Amino acid sequence: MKITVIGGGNVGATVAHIITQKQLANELVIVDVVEGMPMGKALDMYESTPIEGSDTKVIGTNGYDETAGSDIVVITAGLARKPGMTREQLQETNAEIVKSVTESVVKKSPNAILIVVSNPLDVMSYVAYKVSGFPRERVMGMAGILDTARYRTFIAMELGISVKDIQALVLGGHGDSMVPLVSYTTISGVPITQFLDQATIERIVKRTRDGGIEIVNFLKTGSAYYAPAAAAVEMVEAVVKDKKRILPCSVLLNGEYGITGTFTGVPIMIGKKGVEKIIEVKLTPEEKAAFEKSASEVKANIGKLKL
Ligand code: TXD
Repeated sequence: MKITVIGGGNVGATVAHIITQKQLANELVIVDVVEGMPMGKALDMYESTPIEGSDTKVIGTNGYDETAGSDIVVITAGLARKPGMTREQLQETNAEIVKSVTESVVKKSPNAILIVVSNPLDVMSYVAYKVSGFPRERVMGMAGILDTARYRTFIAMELGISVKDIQALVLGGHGDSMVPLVSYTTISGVPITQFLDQATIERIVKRTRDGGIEIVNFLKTGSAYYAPAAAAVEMVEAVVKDKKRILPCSVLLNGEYGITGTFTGVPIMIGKKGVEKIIEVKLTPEEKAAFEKSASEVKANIGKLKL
């Protein structure tokens, strides 16, 4: 198993570190445009492996020769949001970056599975899909796992219980219009409405929607990366181990949920072939309307791309 991480910044380096610790790859390549940085981080990470007991060989580079024949490529290259900046404002700059990165990746790794992390997530996943020419099964975006993890964390904080016992699903685009599905939120199988009143649930849903900006406002010089990296690695691991996990990810819809031609977050089954199934869940009328609104916003932003 050979895995490449494009972008050795906060998310990329953390993804690489977790992959190394979990030994999900025999060979792991970190690519970044900053001279020396990916080499330094990769060597440092490689030097941690004798202590961690991992056999993952970590290589850093400013080019693509070393990435040849990768099975999975995680794309984190791009700018992170700064305070006051919307995900949409990032679109133009990051589209150029993701386009050029994808072109270079596919030349060296034509059979790879692409996992996109760069923002605005759903639109960048579309860019990678379009530019790569890969089938939709091999291009997916990471967002729903992170948004769901934030939602679960906030519920756990509210109730003072373990995050492990909270089952939830956040659908839709990765943005202010994401749709946490309250109707499918349970605590060890028991509906959330038996634990929390409507006003509290609404407050948690709002905090989930604003989860990214909450961290940006604390950090000031960057955006979240520990939870985003953990989420991306959960997808990597599902592919590497052919786990058939059911996880919310951004994929190209082709008529599912009545939507065509746009990436948006839905539950999918992930295994060694990438997106192995798209799961259509029943939504309440309100959830359906919110989901469709979210998907149409992504579609409108895709329409603004100059590819
Ligand atoms: O839920 C999600 N999908 C997200 C998305 C959660 C967290 C972060 N999210 C987005 O991922 C964020 O808005 C950014 O668009 C990316 C990467 O975030 P990160 O926090 O890692 O940003 P950094 O630390 O600025 O790192 C970006 C790196 C940096 O080292 C640049 O030099 C590099 O990307 N970069 C490139 N690498 C390779 N090739 C090119 N062209 C390139 N351009 C920039």
